[in-house]
Amino acid sequence: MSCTRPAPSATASAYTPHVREVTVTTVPLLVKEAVHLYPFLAPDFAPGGVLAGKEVYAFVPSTITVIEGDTIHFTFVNPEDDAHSFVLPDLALALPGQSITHATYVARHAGISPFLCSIAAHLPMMSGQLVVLPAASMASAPPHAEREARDGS
Ligand SMILES: [Cu+2]
Repeated sequence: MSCTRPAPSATASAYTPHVREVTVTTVPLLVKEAVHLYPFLAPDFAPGGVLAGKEVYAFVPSTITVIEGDTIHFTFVNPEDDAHSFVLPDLALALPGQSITHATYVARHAGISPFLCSIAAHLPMMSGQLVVLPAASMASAPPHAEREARDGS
């Protein structure tokens, strides 16, 4: 089978899916180890405190924007000794402590999908969203619009 490109006139109105490299790091924010730095956290983590049984971590970045049809090459960096996970409606990955995990994900459908870490002590704070823009919305966009969508600006 040949692999010829369609004529330019045929591609002018169609979005060509991209492969996007996305690195997500799991970052501790208000965790028990931070009590030494922030003494006010001690009552927060105590029974009845606002963070009782919880710790606050973040996915960085927490909002990922791509275009429908794009392939995401994820690199997850978990630099600490606590395990995490990355869970989308149709993708679930364990992120062991002090590890780098790679995964490939195809954003097949436009929409906003929440993702989270499934470890109970990290919920509901450790979450984010995958924003998949409709391919049709990019068809006539100038090149810089696509870059802005990727960078979230
Ligand atoms: Cu977690």
